[in-house]
Parts: sequence; C-alpha cells; structure tokens
Amino acid sequence: MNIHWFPGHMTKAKRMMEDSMKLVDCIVEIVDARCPLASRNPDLPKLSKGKKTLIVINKTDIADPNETAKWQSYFLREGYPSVTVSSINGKGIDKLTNAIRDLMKEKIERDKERGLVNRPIRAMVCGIPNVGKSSFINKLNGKVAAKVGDRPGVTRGKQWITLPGGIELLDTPGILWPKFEDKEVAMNLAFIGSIKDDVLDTEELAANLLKRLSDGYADMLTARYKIEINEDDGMYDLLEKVCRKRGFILKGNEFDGLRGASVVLDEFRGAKIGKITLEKVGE
Ligand SMILES: Nc1nc2c(ncn2[C@@H]2O[C@H](COP(=O)(O)OP(=O)(O)OP(=O)(O)O)[C@@H](O)[C@H]2O)c(=O)[nH]1
Ligand SMILES: [Mg+2]
Repeated sequence: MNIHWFPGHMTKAKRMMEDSMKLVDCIVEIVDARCPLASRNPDLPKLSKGKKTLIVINKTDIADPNETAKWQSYFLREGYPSVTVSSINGKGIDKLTNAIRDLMKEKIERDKERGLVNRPIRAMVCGIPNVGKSSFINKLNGKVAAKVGDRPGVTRGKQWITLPGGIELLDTPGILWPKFEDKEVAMNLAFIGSIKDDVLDTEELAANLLKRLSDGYADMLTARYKIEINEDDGMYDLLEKVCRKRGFILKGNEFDGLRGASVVLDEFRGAKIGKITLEKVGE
C-alpha cells in the first residue's frame, strides 16, 4: 500500500517547534496507547537536543489495558518515564505535575543549591497529528491548571498554562511527523485514523485490519460481527464475512466491500470492537 501523506506545512511546523523548544526545560511527548511506537517521532531526541522527555500514553480508554501496562514498563526500561492518561475522561491527568517534577528533580535540586527559588519548570507538549495534544491541553486546563497567562518578553508573546508545583506549560503543542517511510508504522497510523482515508484504499485497509485483529482479538471480532474466524481466512474473506452478516450486498450477490470497510474502520476507531492495542511490546 502506498501512502502519500507527508504534508507540505510540516517544514513550517518543524521550525516553529524548534523555536518553542528553546523556551522549555523538558518535553511532554504524547503517544497513542493503541500504537505507542508508531505514534512516536524518531527524531525527537535530536530535535530537543536531548531534553528530558516524559511520555504521555494517551487514549488509554480505548486501548488494551494489559498492553498499556507493558508499554509503560517498556518505556521506563528505555529511559523514559511515562504517565497513562485519557484526555477524554480525564483519567490520569492529575499525575502529570508530579511526573514532571520527578523528571526534573536534578534541575530542581541544582536551582535550590544555587539559591534560585521558585524558578518555574517550563515544558511543552509535542506529538504527531491526532494523538490528542489539544485534548490533553484542554483537559489540563479544565482540571488542574491555575490560570493561563501571557508572559511577553520572556516568551515572545507565547501563552503559558500554569500548573501546580511551579510548572508552566506552553499552551500550543509542537506538531511532529511520524516515521512515515516505515510501512508498518504507516499501516498502524492508517488503522487508527491518523492518515486521511481519502488517500488510502479503505477496503484494503479494513481487510488488513480484520486480519490483524483475528490474531489476538478474534473473540472480539466474533462477538461484534457474529462471524466465525478460521485460521486460513484471507483478509478479504474476513471483510466478506462481515459484509454478508451486516447485509452489505450489491447486485449479483457481491459483497459491498467499501461499505463494510467504512463500518469496520469506524467501529475500530470508536472502540466499538473493543479496547485494542495494535502494537505489542517485543513484536
Ligand atoms: N478515546 C479517546 N479519544 C481521544 C483522546 N484524546 C484525544 N482523542 C480524540 O482524538 C482525536 C484527535 O484529538 P486532538 O486533541 O485533536 O489531537 P491533536 O494531537 O491535537 O491533533 P492535531 O492538532 O491534528 O495534531 C479527537 O477525535 C479526540 O477526541 C483520548 O484520551 N481518548
Ligand atoms: Mg491539535
């Protein structure tokens, strides 16, 4: 499958982000719990010049909780502390400030030794499109942020959100780009809806997704679509089964793959099939 996706405005986004990065002490990188690796940006350590990074595993409300726990351990082994959140129901959002203070404890100590008190810790949110950056910031604003203030001069007119514990967060997130040249990554991002469907063959995509889910989440597929799944079913066989069960039939008794595909993709993305994680640690 060929995915032409890289938007032209990414160059501008990159420049803006590099600008913002100079203003902060640490990075909060949002990833999607359903594919925590595919939704990361491989260039971030270089872009941030090695700034300390906290990973926010977002959308945990629609991912497989067992896998989310494994991803959290994985990231820690890789040297990245993380918090697990849902920016829709707000779960876990209140863990952010402690996690940032913990991440930056050396700086806090250093400042203290130098007699610098009440120096804020500045952070910015980054992430590839659609991981929930805006939702996360909005949720913070609604839940734990004290106020939004403008700091002209220091910040060149940028808006900051003041969090408890002396943390200031840039209110505009940095948009990163995914590792789009990697086919597996592109597929996963397409499944979760981070790549516009109009550039994709949705039948091929949905059929691929069904085949993928039949390994590990077959029970959920069976429960949702009332279909029997055999090991030797090809991806289009699965799509056909879904279509026939749902009555998506065209003239001549052909199955309406397009209609089936759109339903499967929508239901997967809306977590109607279940809480599913596409990437497994160690695979
Ligand atoms: N279920 C669920 N959906 C979420 C969560 N966070 C965000 N979303 C949804 O994901 C979609 C993208 O969210 P945004 O907050 O717009 O993501 P973004 O990273 O700001 O996206 P861009 O601005 O396009 O880069 C929206 O449909 C949100 O409702 C979450 O924790 N759980
Ligand atoms: Mg946004």
